[in-house]
Amino acid sequence: METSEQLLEFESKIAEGAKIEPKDWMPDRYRSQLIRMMSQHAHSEIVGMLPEGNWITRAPNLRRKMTLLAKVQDEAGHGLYIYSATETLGIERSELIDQLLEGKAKYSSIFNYPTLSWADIGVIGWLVDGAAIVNQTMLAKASYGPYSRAMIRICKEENFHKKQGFEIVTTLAAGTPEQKAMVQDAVNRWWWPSLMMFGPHDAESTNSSELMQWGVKRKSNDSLRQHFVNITVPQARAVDLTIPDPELEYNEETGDWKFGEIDWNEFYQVIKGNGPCNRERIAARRSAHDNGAWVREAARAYADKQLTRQTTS
Ligand code: FAQ
Repeated sequence: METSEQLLEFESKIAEGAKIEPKDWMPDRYRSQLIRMMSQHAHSEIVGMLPEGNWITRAPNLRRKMTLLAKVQDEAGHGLYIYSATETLGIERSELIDQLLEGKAKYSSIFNYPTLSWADIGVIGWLVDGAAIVNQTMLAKASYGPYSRAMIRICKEENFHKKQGFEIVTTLAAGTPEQKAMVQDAVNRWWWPSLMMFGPHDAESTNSSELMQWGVKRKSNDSLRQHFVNITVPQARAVDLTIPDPELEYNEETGDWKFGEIDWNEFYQVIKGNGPCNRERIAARRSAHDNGAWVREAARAYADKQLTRQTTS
């Protein structure tokens, strides 16, 4: 039962900017909102390994292959930190994973698009990790301690990811006409889905007001999206790539790049499960889960044995 005193104490902690820790009292709705958002985030990191993993065997040289392997492994690590942080809210990781495998949990729309060329790997690092950094730098100040601390570490690693992506983009953009065309094509395909990562417009965002009131989100979907556009347009210009938006226009007064309307129909189709790769992604995760059953069994048997040893000694 929530008492008004507990609620007042919780709200005053949030107002002071103090962190809420796992054993602190929190409203049920704060807990359930965090479980929803953090588990979606953890699933995104795990599913997010698939589009790039597709290119590990086809990286153009050993240096690129090693870097990509390390990046994809980092994303697995991010998923694990965030699942652990979500478990501090009193839910088992296995339950969260079941929700993903049963198609009941969301994960970021961006990972339902295919990686058609090597240039996609550069553009994902630049745009997708770039968008994730904008969002997660804000979440590093989230009111829930375990989530905010996970974000601080993740952002450091994502910065490397963005740099390796932009380095690939820069190399291809300065390469042969075919390489330049390949990277432009990748930008054309990934630009709009990257903007969708920030979620619906503020007026349509059902969770934002509650999350902002509780200091989980510190900025709105639209303001983060605008910040991402503002920092990315000059980067595209620096390497002579075109952003596929005829409405893109600099506003001298506000200092913002005005951009065209996102295809929200496409966004909602993708988050409903009807994107280009949704079915393939879930099938890949189910198969990985089934193939890993023996590892989970072995780990459980080992843990049980350790426990028996401790209790009998
Ligand atoms: N995709 O009310 P809002 C990464 C859903 S990590 C799918 O505005 P909220 C690293 C939303 O869940 C990328 N669903 O929601 C990497 C809600 O549905 P629900 C992931 C979306 O929570 C790089 C409904 O729409 N990052 O990229 C999306 O206030 C490279 C209404 O929306 C995070 O998860 C979407 N794009 O704001 C990894 C960061 N947008 O649950 C590998 C943490 C919205 O009510 C390779 N999450 N929806 O049924 C967040 O910051 C927020 O949850 C938002 C959505 C901003 C994603």
